[in-house]
Amino acid sequence: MITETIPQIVYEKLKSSRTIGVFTGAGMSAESNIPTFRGNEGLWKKFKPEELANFDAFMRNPELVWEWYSARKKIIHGSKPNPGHFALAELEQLIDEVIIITQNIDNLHRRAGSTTVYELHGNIERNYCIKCGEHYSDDVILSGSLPPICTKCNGLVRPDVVWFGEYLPQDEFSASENAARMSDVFFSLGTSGIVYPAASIPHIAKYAGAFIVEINPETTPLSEIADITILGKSGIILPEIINELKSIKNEGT
Ligand code: BV8
Ligand code: ZN
Repeated sequence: MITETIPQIVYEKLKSSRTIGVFTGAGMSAESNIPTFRGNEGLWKKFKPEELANFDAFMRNPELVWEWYSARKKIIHGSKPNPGHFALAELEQLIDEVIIITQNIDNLHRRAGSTTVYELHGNIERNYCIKCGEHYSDDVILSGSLPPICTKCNGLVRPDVVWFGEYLPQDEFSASENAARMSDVFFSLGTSGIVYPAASIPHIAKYAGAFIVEINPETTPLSEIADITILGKSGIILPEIINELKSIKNEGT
């Protein structure tokens, strides 16, 4: 069902849920003024993420790739969680287990207070040397020249994110698959659902019998498996759902 309002069944399902899985993409952070990948805000209009977020592009032109990442790091450092992130953190007071599975690398779920967060595509605030693995924090990286060179072995330093053609962190991915299998209700928020294998997570939840709720201003390939697709912004819809759930739980109905 595709709707612009929040159907009653969403509350019925949430009320009786023990475990909620939440799969998020760049749309979750759009209201934190972090541009999405494929939307028309087109911070990436000049180049396609697939062309820059890959190891070969990095080795061919580390300056260009670092120009893109340092611009994004600055946007992310200047951003803050939006009401959608805070609503998900608040959900932990109402439901036994809330597990966030994010494709985002902006750390906003943790900064909003969510305590169980699996980052499938890494975290832009972390960096490491491709030769010796030495870790470097952003304040070191952003205060020096680009591309950053390892002070221990002179290797190239890269952002600790998963590039196209690279494997996802195995522990995070299998923990996410398990979370999807255990979910009573599974949210898909602000994602175009086209990047694999991350986008297989909502399918695993569906196959295991979860009630799938999608929130996105437009339909996506995941709308096909969603029980409910709510056409709207996550920063608006999520607080509405959490506030209504809070009053239902308070009334004890
Ligand atoms: C891999 C980190 C194995 C870097 C990113 C099938 C199986 C396996 C792999 C593949 C496959 N088919 C193709 C592949 C290859 C590839 C892939 O999926 N390509 C796509 C483009 C087809 N996958 C890979 O390469 C993955 N690795 O497969 O390893 C392997 C290993 C070796 C050899 C072969 C295989 C690695 C993929 C990870 C890439 N890294 N990010 C960085 O960020 O710089 S992906 C990037 O896309 C981000 O993580 C982003 O989150 C992710 C997905 O995009 P979305 O989050 O969905 O964002 P998008 O802009 O697309 O959509 C935003 C949505 O929000 C929209 O729907 C919009 O309507 C909505 N929205 C807007 N505003 C709001 C909103 N919603 C709610 N509220 C709002 N306010
Ligand atoms: Zn090194």
